[in-house]
Amino acid sequence: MGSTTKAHLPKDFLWGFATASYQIEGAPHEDGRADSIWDTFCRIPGKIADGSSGDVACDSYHRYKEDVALLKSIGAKAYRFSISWSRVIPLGGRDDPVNEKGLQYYVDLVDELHANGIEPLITLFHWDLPQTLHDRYGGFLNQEEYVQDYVRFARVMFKAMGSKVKMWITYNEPWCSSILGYSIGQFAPGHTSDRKKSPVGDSSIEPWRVGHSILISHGAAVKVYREEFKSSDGGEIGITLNGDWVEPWDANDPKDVEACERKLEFSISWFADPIYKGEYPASMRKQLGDRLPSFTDDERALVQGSNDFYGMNHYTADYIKHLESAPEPDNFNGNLETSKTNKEGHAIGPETQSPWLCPYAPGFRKLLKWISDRYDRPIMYVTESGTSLKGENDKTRDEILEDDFRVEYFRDYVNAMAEASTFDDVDVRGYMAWSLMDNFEWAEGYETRFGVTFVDYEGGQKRYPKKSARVIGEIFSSMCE
Ligand code: GBH
Repeated sequence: MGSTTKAHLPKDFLWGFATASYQIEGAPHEDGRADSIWDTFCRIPGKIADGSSGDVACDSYHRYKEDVALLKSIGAKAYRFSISWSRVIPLGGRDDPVNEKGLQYYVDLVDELHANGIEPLITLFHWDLPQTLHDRYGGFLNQEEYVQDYVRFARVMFKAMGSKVKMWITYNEPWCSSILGYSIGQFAPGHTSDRKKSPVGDSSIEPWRVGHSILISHGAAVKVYREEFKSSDGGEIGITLNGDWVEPWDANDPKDVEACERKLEFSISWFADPIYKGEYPASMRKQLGDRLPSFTDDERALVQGSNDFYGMNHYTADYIKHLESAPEPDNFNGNLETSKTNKEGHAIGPETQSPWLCPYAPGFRKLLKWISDRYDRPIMYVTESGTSLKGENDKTRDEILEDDFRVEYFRDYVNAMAEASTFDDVDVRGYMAWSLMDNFEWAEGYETRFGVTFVDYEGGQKRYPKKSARVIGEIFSSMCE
């Protein structure tokens, strides 16, 4: 008689929630915090859908104890949050003063988490670069200056947290900082070649330089952690990369199949190949030539082997159609079109409030395996995954709290991950749902909600757990054995 194994996750699987500083904290000028590029970007008319900003957001600067109590009530084992660099070092630079009050906020948050038995995961950088560094020398575009400033910031944080923090993430989604910030111009600082959107920027060159600076600074910070802190503090450090799964638009067209691989390389391997293999993917070099920087020997030594774990953010999938024409200079995805429907007109998944997000859980399993296979089975943590709901913000509070669509998303995605873990030899050890609560959804403002908790922005930021907040714990307890 054959036995059947049920998809499951390890008993000590780490699950919890993720947030980011600018999306939840508010208090932009309290206790010495200075502007980040997102504070200034939000002030430019037309950049944020509802004209809002993170000025108040979830008010987590004042309500972090409530946030931790909420996490505890849901049963979360871990909480991933990010540091506002300009709260800790308002002027950002390596010779600028540390703002003790700003730093203390994060120490208090970590202490509060520990007091409640919740593991802190710290993201050093989730897009909110100190404005001064942008003004002083062009931020990421000045690799020489930037790397030194980032390393100093990282060292200040490692030192302040000592052995209290066992998991460090250097960057959240460098693809977004590079492409959305310096090619499309949809995110701060809004650089693009499109002069209708921005007076500055060169989409054919800047995103690739930005990506390179980020990689080098990641490697340099990891070196500092390993040399100065790891032996005493015993933590792990890595980077978080975003990536969507891909299916060919026409499954019978080998060029669409090939384009799928190219799309994964241009979005994921752009950063992961240098970290695991020491070089940018050949497909990128072929299309971009010298516009893609090269690694010096010293740089390669910093970057290669710099991940203790692979941080994976994953939400959705696309159909991919190759393009016959030569790539445009501004092309950033491998010369192809993405679509939510295939040749037969079949949609990859249901619509949500986010045009880019149509849930397709089987793609999660496939992408976990693709990454695991390409990079020799790294330890993986899913550092974000979640969904918005079409029209959620137009409903009454009572209706919003019954978020069955989100419940099903987590059920399907966690199950897909368990299948990858059980059947595909993927070493995945954690899952942080995006997000603990509704928050400032970048260029979408507050119109799009991603939380398992409803935040009443008109009612003093009061929090109301949705159905998904209750169910997610049941999903994990049934899966972890
Ligand atoms: C995450 O990125 C972010 O880390 C998090 O801060 C954010 O709140 C969350 O997503 C939800 O959006 O508009 O067509 O150019 C997820 C990966 C990659 C998703 C870029 C949106 C923009 C596509 N993101 N993508 S488009």
